This record gives sequence, structure tokens and C-alpha cells, in this order.
Amino acid sequence: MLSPFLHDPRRAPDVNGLVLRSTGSRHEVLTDEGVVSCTIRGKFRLQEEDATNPIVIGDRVSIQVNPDGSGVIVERKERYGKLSRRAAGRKVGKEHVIIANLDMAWVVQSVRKPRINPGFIDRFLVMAEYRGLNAGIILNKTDLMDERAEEHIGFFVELYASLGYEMMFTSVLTGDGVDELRTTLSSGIHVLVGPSGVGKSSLLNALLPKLDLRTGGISEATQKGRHTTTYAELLPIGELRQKGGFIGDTPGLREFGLVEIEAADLSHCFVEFREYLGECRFPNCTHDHEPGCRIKELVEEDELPVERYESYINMLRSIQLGDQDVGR
Ligand SMILES: Nc1nc2c(ncn2[C@@H]2O[C@H](COP(=O)(O)OP(=O)(O)OP(=O)(O)O)[C@@H](O)[C@H]2O)c(=O)[nH]1
Ligand SMILES: [Mg+2]
Ligand SMILES: [Zn+2]
Repeated sequence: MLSPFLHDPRRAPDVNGLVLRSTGSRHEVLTDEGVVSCTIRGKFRLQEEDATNPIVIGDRVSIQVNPDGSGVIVERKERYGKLSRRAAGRKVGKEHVIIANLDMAWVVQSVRKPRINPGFIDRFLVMAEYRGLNAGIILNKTDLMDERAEEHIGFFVELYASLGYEMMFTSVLTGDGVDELRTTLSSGIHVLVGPSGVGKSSLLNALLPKLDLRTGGISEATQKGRHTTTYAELLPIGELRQKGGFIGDTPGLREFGLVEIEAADLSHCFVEFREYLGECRFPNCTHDHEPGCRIKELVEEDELPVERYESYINMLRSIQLGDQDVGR
């Protein structure tokens, strides 16, 4: 039991914590002493005018613990690595943050059923570059590799590795690569994104320890509604500790897209284009139809990968048409 001294609201020191779960007005905060169910101090909430959600999963906060064991969030630390989308409805145009302090965003693909989708990967990578997130690719179902798939996939594996993206290879069926992935994910906050059927849920089941292990040290309040996906939460990989690792699980995850990327910003999100962007004849070149385009020239000379250029053009069209979701 904590000393009565600590329960004196005038005396209690602020405690640092990590927001694990957000259910409307209640926030489960992981501290070194366990999970505390917190509200937000009203004054703090009012100061957050341009974000639709002042506290989200992944936020690093300071809390005050009440005598009854509940808590109040009194401060939020500065966010990095935000995953957000533009809010809809009443708060249209405002930034809607889904997860804060994301260390790495992973796109999951499969060898076959469904086959690797470079268009999806490129849209995901563009989103990650635009937001300044670290990104990686998980290639699942390696047990389905055959000669034909190998040739096709080998090309893209080499391409994305050469661009500097981290690659992991797994088979949930055989267990190959799952331990390596778990090790990689066991510090920091991560998200897994990918099209239907590639094995995201299967990977989560393989990665997350059994339920009774997962619940270690978690308060009663946290266990409520565990199986619903209505609320955003950080799922612990292994031991529950503030530095992670966690996988962010949120209903909004699938909706993030190219939302606010403008045509002029797009080429900067293709890492291999960057060093040449000043070399086109026209400073506002969209690398589409303009004469004297250095990017097109390099593609024709095989110095830049035509597959990525095609993705660029597809995304440029999407932006021009206003159809900007990653998954389409
Ligand atoms: N052969 C093989 N099959 C796998 C592997 N991982 C998952 N599957 C199968 O692929 C199918 C889809 O897996 P899910 O985990 O449901 O895929 P998901 O990405 O969660 O799909 P959505 O929830 O629809 O987005 C299931 O039938 C899995 O059993 C794997 O490594 N190898
Ligand atoms: Mg699933
Ligand atoms: Zn150009």
C-alpha cells in the first residue's frame, strides 16, 4: 500500500506514465507502479485547441494519483512520430491523432494469397515519409514461396532494401522469423498495417503472449472490455513496461491515407528521388509531362526504378482526383 503521504493531493509528486488505452474520458496509464485509470484535468483539456483528441494511446504523460487509486493527467509531453488523419464531421480539417510517439510503422504483405502489392507498399511508404515515421516491411507466408513467386518477390525485396527500409520475413504457419520479429518489436511502439488476408491477426496471435501473461500487473479497470476493438490500445509484446514493446491497435488505423499530401510534396516522399529534385528544368515540375524532367530521364536511363515511378504517377493522379486512401 502507498503511504498516506503520497495520497495527499497537495503533496503527491507527479508520476510519469504511458497511455495504454483510451476509452472516451478514461485513460489507462502505465506507470512504474502499475496501471492507473485516469481522467484529464479540465484545464489541460481546454488548452488543446487544434487537436481533436488531447490524449491518445502512446502519449507520455504526468499524472497525479488520487487517494482512491485513480489518477488525473496533468501534463502531456511533446509528441513525436504521430500517426494522424484529418478529422471528419464537426471538427473537419483538424488533425485527428490516432497514436502518438510511434517508433515504427510496418506494412504487412504476403508471398502469395494475396501476392505482394507494391502499389500498396508505396502508398504506405509515402505516408510514412510524409509523417517522418520509420517504416519497414514484413513479408509473411514465406512457407508459400515457390520458384515463380521467388523471382517476382526477390526483385521487390532488393528494391525496398536498397531504399533503406527494414525488411522482416515470417511464416506464422511454420514459425519461421516470428522470434526475430518479436525481438524487433519488443521495444518502442509499433503498428502493423496491411491489406486483408496477409496475416496481420495471425501475426498478432503469434507475437502476443498468452492472455494470462499479458494481464500481469494490469488493474481491474484495464481488463474490462479487453476483447473489443472499439477502443484504441497498445498491446504489450512480452513484459509490460513503459519502454515497450507495444503494438498499437486502433479502429482508425485502416483509414489513414494520403489525405493532406499535396502534389508538390509527393516526390519528396520517394526517398530515391530526393537528391535529383532540384535538377528538373522547371522548379515546379511534377515529373509527369514536363520537358526537361530529370526524374523521367533517370527512369528512362534505368537509374531510377520504373516501378516506383509508376507508383508515383498513380499517386499523383489520386491526389489530383481527390481519391487518397492508402488501401485502394
Ligand atoms: N500459409 C500461410 N497462411 C497464413 C500465414 N499467416 C496467415 N495465414 C492465413 O491467411 C489467412 C488470413 O490471415 P489473417 O491473419 O486473418 O489476415 P489479416 O491480415 O488479419 O486479414 P484481415 O483481418 O481481413 O485484414 C488465414 O487463413 C490464415 O490462416 C502464413 O504464414 N502462412
Ligand atoms: Mg485480421
Ligand atoms: Zn521533373
